[in-house]
Amino acid sequence: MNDDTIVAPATPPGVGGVGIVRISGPETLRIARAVLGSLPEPRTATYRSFRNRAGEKLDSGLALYFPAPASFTGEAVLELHGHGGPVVIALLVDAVVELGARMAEPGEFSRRAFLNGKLDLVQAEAIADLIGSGTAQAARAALRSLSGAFSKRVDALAEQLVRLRMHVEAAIDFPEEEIDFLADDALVERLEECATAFAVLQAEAKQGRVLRDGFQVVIVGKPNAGKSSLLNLLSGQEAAIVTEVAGTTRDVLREQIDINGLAVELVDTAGLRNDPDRIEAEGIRRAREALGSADAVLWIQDATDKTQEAPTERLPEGVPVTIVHNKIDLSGDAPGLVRGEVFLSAETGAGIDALRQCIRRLAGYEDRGEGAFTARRRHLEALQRAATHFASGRRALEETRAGELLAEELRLSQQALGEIVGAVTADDLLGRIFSDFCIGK
Ligand SMILES: Nc1nc2c(ncn2[C@@H]2O[C@H](COP(=O)(O)OP(=O)(O)OP(=O)(O)O)[C@@H](O)[C@H]2O)c(=O)[nH]1
Ligand SMILES: [Mg+2]
Repeated sequence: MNDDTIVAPATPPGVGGVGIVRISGPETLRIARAVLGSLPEPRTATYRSFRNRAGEKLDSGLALYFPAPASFTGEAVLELHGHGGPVVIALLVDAVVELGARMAEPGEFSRRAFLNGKLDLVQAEAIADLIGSGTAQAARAALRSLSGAFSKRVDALAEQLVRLRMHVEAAIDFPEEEIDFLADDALVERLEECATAFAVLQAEAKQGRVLRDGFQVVIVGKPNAGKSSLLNLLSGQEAAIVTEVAGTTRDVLREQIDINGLAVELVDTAGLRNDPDRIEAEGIRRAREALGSADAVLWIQDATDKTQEAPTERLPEGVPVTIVHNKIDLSGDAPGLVRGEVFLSAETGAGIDALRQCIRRLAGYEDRGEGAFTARRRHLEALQRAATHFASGRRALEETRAGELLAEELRLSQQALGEIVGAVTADDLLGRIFSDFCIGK
């Protein structure tokens, strides 16, 4: 339990019909009595005047009091719903600070909710994701994470690991029977089930990450291949300058598009070539930098230039690269997908649907509707670590019948899973996560 009391506006800065100030902590009751004259009935909207320590009236509105522990943070919470003007709200916050509260840090309300066991870490993060969601699908998925859909899956997998560990550790404790135990069909079966569960959850979490962060597609290629034309076509507007001059684009240009619910950030870059002028050279440097954060790369080439070959550029490893042949209206090629390469015309739009489908497939995105939840990069990394430990434990058993190694890897795997929901967390991790939140959350 925290012994200090925090306060912050819960509504965004600016002008609005209603502005809410939220207070949480042990001093809440005393502050409520001072501001409102007396403690209002719990969980009942009560119309009151809001006064500062000197008894001056600052505003009037609804007060809502939530006694501990039945509140968002698990502490005593008071909400003051006043008029939504920045000055009124600031006066109210100042008055509460004068009465002994301190300004909350970003995410501190959610952090307290986590520390008091009201939410696990995935759920706390889902609040921020819900607020920040860019598409309706992302919002629905964040809501499912908030209600525990993702956490339950992680917990279920951790539970499977625990049962495995019990089996293996029992075997180690009875060395005379160890060999039999470890060769047990039931154990082999359980390992198999766990491996499948890891693969399924990793695939879903990966999608959940795409839902939350969107999918970044970087367009690269030689000058004049039609990169900017393609960006304009996909985004449905003349966002980038297109000319017949090679080296038109010198900056990195970003456009948000929505491909059937998949939020995609398209990045247009300067054409890559060897003898650029100074400005273009900087553009090329930025293009290479943009490649560093790409989820997928489109390599555009001019279909009329049959001398052009596959990408000569060093492309990031582990990122899928799709070759797109543009200007088929001139070359006469048929539109569509051939052996993983797309043929289209950014001029006429022929073949563009094949590219859209291709991007959706690269993102591993299907509209899961009810099943989807949001996930973050942090979750994917922890899941990956857990899966790696599990896999090496399994290998140790299969190759050398090393029960002890398996038990240790299972423990490490379970620990990595625990990091996702916050069962085991270092303080600096919490600091990093919650400092990303905005004030008042
Ligand atoms: N006929 C035809 N012309 C195209 C097509 N796509 C682009 N062009 C033309 O090709 C020229 C170059 O197009 P851009 O989109 O500027 O090419 P870019 O790859 O962005 O070029 P840089 O920014 O200079 O690297 C322009 O004159 C476009 O009108 C196409 O599909 N068919
Ligand atoms: Mg361009």
